[in-house]
Amino acid sequence: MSVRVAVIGTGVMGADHARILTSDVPGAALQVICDANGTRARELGDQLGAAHVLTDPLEALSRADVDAVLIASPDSTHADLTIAAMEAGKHVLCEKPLAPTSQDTQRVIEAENRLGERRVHVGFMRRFDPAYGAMKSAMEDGLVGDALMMHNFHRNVTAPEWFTGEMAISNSAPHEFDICRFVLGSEYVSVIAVQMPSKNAIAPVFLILKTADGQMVNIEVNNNAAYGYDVRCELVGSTGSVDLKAPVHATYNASLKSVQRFDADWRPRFADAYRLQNKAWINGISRGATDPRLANAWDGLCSTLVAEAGVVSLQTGTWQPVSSLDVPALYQGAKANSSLIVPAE
Ligand code: ISE
Repeated sequence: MSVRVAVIGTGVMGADHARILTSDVPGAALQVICDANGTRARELGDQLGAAHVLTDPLEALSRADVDAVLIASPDSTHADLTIAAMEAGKHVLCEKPLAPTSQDTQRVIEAENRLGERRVHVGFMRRFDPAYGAMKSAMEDGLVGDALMMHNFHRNVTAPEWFTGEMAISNSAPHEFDICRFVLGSEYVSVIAVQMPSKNAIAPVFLILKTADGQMVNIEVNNNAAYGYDVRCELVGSTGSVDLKAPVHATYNASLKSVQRFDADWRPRFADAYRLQNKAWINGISRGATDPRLANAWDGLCSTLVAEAGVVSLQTGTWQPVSSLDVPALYQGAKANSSLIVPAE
């Protein structure tokens, strides 16, 4: 039996997820495509052969012929739609962020705790990127000794005019917050953020974070890097280091040069990660066994708490503590351990 999915939102990510589900995830059926923009929903629905096309998300997520809901609508709608889907008995994969504020994320966590069962996952797809996976395994296998630092670069080609330094922290850096916490297996205790002085609202932002285990993480977020989508990371341990490698499919040799190309955005760079994540989500639902790499609602809250502290730091220019909360029983034992991973393919 296929897992029947309603995809809510047909923007860049919703359309991408819907395509992945129809072309790369054999156990999934695209039951509903939903978007407030009916024309856009219809076009995508027809292209992908969705069983139904709707404009009302509440109708989509409450249908009896829907088992799971993939939420890729605007960020401000994530929490309410996730709660409604959960309360309608569905499984949820919500694009990051689970909610724009920790207060709203807590509402999702409370609703999931009332249910007493983990039903919600968050689209922190980098956990499924083979390169980050290799980095995590190297650390767990003791290849680099004790983990000391992680250096990160997060560069986008360009960002809209209205993108701000605060958004670099609340919208882009959460990927690093989550993946470094996942690789190191440690919580953050404090953060400082500085934006380069510039007339440009989207000048690069630098963040430094300390973890409870005494490790340091630094992140350059440069949303306006112009030359290509470029994500880099180095894990430095006491006896060695691991460098992240982006997949390279070809080098181009001409005019006395050998060059590699950059992607224009994150979708090609993380294509494997999105595919493996969505497969793991669907397989987990059909087999009743969750892949421990999937980020849950608590992971979503942890990254939002760091982002909020980072934004305050940017505004005040001071180190900010990152709130540490008691992990509810529902999420205990949820720490991902790559040795437990059942391959998703
Ligand atoms: C965007 O929302 C993403 O999730 C991308 O992965 C990230 O690179 C980009 O900076 C964000 O704006």
